[in-house]
Amino acid sequence: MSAPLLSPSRRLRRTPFSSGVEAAGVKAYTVYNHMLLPTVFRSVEEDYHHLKQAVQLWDVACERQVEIRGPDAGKLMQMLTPRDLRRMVAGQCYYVPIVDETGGMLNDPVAVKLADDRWWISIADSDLLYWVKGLAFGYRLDVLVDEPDISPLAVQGPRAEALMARVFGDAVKDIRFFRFAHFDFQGRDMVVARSGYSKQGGFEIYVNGSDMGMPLWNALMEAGRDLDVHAGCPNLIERIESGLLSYGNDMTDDNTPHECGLGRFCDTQSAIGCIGRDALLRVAKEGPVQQIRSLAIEGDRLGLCDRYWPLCTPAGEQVGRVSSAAYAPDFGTNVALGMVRMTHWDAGTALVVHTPGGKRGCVVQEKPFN
Ligand code: THG
Repeated sequence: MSAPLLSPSRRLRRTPFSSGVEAAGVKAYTVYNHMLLPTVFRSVEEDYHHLKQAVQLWDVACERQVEIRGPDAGKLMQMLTPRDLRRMVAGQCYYVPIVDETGGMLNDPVAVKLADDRWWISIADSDLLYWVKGLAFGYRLDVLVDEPDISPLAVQGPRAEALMARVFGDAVKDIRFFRFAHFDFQGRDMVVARSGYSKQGGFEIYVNGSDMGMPLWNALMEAGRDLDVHAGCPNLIERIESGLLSYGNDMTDDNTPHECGLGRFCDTQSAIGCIGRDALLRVAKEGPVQQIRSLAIEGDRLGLCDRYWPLCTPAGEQVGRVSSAAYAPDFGTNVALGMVRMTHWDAGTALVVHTPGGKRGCVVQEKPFN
């Protein structure tokens, strides 16, 4: 029952924190933006309980930055997203759907506005750099687009603020949700934001320079010993409970932001300049005919969902598909995310999931579990 290994090579990039991750006993990785992303330390369930009780350091260097700088930076940013960026000021982060000319999702990153003429797009798992570079060149925009040596390190969990204050000072406590400020670490300027891919609270440090990776990792580990700090990673169970979407798993370029439930991050009418605006205005008129829903799946612990599981009516008609699933100890059920057709997406609708191990009953939820 031993799974095949991933063969390392230069194409599969290590991170500035990889030696710390390995010393902490990482048990499994996935590949994200051609880079290692840890997925398991003690076990997914132990990591889950610890994340909700203590504080973890996450090597999320794979959330690469697409940097845009120059006089046309703001213009290019608005071309990428249907979210209205006009009121966004330097010091803010926005979760932004990125869409192509058909309104299809290309990525769902966090946009970081460093200055009017300097932005980072902290990307999910797709090669967004080429789309951004292509637009910049094709539209003759006055910008430079590249991937700088910036590697996010997330500090997540209820004790994250206590740990961060020990290393960066009490001023980190003043950072509001999805805002950032600049902090010095050993003479290097770092952007520190209150954000992260969990609902347990915490921060993300945009580590400036690969050489600073292990010094910062070690400083946080030492400062947090009595807080029970441990290496962790985006947790499958917690993120499904929380309804946090995973690009490539729960949605692809075949989906509009509205199908993904990201309509609240779209202001398509006022997002003048957005490449996908006309397409989205067209589909927005009728509304989506399928949408992502949280689901509870009955029965004992399910295996990993590494392909779509058909979602059917009790009569056997397919009305959707499950894209992520895990057993959630805190809710005593399997939790899942899936795309469901409009005719069956109402909360309380009972469906049947066809898993590789057999059929399971499931119920559409009103909202995420967390
Ligand atoms: N942090 C940073 N970069 C990232 C991620 C991150 N890049 C990849 C991936 N994660 C992008 N996807 C998400 C998905 C959800 C959120 C952030 C990035 C998120 N969503 C909250 C929510 O939906 O409730 C809050 C959004 C809001 O209110 O604005 O945090 O995690 N740097």
